Amino acid sequence: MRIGITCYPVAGGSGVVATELGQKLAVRGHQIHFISYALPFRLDTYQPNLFFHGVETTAYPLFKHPPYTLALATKMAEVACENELQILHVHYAVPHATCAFLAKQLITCTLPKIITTLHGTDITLVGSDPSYYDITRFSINASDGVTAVSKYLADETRQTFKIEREIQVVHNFFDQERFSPRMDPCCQRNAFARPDEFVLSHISNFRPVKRLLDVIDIFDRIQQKLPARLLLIGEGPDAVLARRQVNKRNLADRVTFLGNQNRIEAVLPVSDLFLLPSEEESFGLAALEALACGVPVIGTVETGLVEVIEHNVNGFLLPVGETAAMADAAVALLSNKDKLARFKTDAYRLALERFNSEKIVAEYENYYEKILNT
Ligand code: GMT
Repeated sequence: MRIGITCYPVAGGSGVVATELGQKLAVRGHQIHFISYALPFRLDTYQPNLFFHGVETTAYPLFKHPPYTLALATKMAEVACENELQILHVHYAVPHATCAFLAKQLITCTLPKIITTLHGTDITLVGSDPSYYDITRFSINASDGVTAVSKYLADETRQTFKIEREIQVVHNFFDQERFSPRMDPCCQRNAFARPDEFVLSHISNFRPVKRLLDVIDIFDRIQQKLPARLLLIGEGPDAVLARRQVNKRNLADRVTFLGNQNRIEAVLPVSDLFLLPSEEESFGLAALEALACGVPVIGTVETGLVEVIEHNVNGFLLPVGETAAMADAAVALLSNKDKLARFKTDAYRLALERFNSEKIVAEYENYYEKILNT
C-alpha cells in the first residue's frame, strides 16, 4: 500500500506511535510518506520505503502565527497526487483530521481514504475545548475511518462529541526488538542507586495531566520506609514546579532529573517500579514501555490504563490523587521479593502477549484493507 502519515514530530506518545507504525509498515513492504513540519524525533535513520516531506510555512507581518494548517493541507494534497497515495493516515485529530479534509477538497487525482487516529488529549483536552469542538467533531465524522488507542478513548469520543459512527480500537504497541527486561551495557543500575536501594521511575511530558507532584509525593512516602531513588525522565511545563517540590522536601540527593531521553529502553530496565498517576490517560504508552522492560506500574483507575495494567498482577490501579494508597501498594510490593519478581515477569509476559508490534501493526493493516474496500 502507499500510505501518507501525518503526526506531530516532537517527543510525545502520538508521534511515537505514528513513527514506529510507519517504520514497521515500511519493513513490511508498504511505501510510507511522512508529512510534517519536522522529521519525527524517532525517525533518525535511513530506511528503504520511507520518505519525509517537510511542510514550510511563510511568515508575514500580518500573521501572529503562520497558518500551518493551510500549508499542511496543501502539502498533503501535493504528496498524495505525486505518490498516488491510497491512504492518508493522520495521528491526533487537531488539526490533522481537518487538514486531511481540506486536502481532499484540493486533490484532483484519485482520492486517498482518510484515516484519523485519536490519541487522547486531542479529544479529552484540546478537541473538546469550545474553540475547537465543532471543527474536531466535523473532521472526525468526515474521515473515512477512525481509530482510537483504547476502548476508553473510543467511548469518551462518542460521548464527548455525540458521535455514533464506528470507531475501531487499535491499542498502542511496542517494538519487542528494542524494549525488553535485559540491561543495556551503557546504563547500569549502579549508575543510579546502591545495591540495597530500589529504583522508581516516571516518564512523561511533565504536563499537569500527569500529576508530577503526585509522583514526588508517592516517592517521598516510599523512601520514608524503604531505601529508594527516583528517576524523572522528560521535560515540560511542570519541570520547575517538580524541582521546587523536590528541594522543598529535601529529596534532591534521591531524585535524578534525566531530561528527555531518546533511548528510554536503556534506562527503564534498571527500574523496580514505574509511577504513572495521571489524571487522564487514554492508553499510557509510557506504562506499556515500562511493562515491556519488566517493570510493574502504578497507575490510575477510570483511565485507559485499565486496558494496559492488570491490577495486582503486573501493577496496581488506584483512584487519581490517592497517593497514600499508591505508596502503600508500592511499599508492600517492594518489600515482598517473590511477589516483586512475579510482577516483573508478568509485566513483560503480558505486554509481549497483548501489545507486540507484529500483532498491532497487522491490526492497522487489516483496518486499512477494510477502509480501502468500502
Ligand atoms: O501524554 C500526552 O499528553 C501525549 C499524548 C500525545 O498525543 O502525544 O499522548 C497520548 O497519546 C499516547 C499514544 O497514543 C497515549 O498512550 C497517551 O495515553 C495519550 N495521553 C493522554 O491521554 C494524556
